Amino acid sequence: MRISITVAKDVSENFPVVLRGKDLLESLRKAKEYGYSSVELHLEDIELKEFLTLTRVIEQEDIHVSVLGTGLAYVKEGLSFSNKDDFIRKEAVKRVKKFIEVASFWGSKVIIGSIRGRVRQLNEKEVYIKLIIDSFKEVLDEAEKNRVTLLVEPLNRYETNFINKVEEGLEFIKNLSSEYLKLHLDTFHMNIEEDNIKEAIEKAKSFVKHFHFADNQRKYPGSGHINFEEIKEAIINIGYSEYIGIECLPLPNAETVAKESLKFLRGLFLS
Ligand code: LER
Ligand code: MN
Repeated sequence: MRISITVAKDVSENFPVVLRGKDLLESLRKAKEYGYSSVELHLEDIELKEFLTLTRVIEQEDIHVSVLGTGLAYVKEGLSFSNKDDFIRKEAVKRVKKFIEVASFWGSKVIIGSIRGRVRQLNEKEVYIKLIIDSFKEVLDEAEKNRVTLLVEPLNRYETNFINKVEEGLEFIKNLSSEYLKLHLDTFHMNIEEDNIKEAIEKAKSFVKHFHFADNQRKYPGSGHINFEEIKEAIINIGYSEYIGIECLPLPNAETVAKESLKFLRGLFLS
């Protein structure tokens, strides 16, 4: 089982990222110091200069970037696939395409979480869903050209009303039918949305290509009351061998989260 840790810069208190100082390079080095050779980067945007600097440090420190998160472009700038404003929607597509290009250099996958947007008015559900699907088709085209996997992450109902449950995510990716569109499951969201987490994971089978682990209070796995033993069984049953990303709040502090999460996951999967 491969494990990675979330890194971002300048995020709000309740954004679930562990390493979050002002200096990304410092966070990458901290990840290494705490025992991680892989990180998940959650970026609002990326410019050439930053890409080149990050590439140099990633190579020097022998770090792999498992996935790129795109949610900050939505949280900080309001970019989304469902925005009725053509300019904003096209900017969202453009931003994701840029991340796909970066991901192709780093061998990463790209998460499509909150940036996919939501249905703003229920009486216009079809309109919003068409905007989302059309945007997905555009970014998928880029993903296929670059051989980069896009990950649809079901999010709980308090964050979106479009794809909350694992089965909704499955139906969505099956309809778009691309070998570069897969599912990404997050234990925090599943704990809110699923009747039975183990069964939900087992139904998603080999479509799952990434996991986020956090406990029910969005603190580090093992610190709350989610049944990770059951989740482990499901993960083994579906033959999952991709990354588990530690995506949680840095409580009580990032170092404790990083170290306790590693200890917990090693104990879980070695027992
Ligand atoms: C948001 O709740 C989440 O789970 C993140 O993966 C989004 O970037
Ligand atoms: Mn997540």
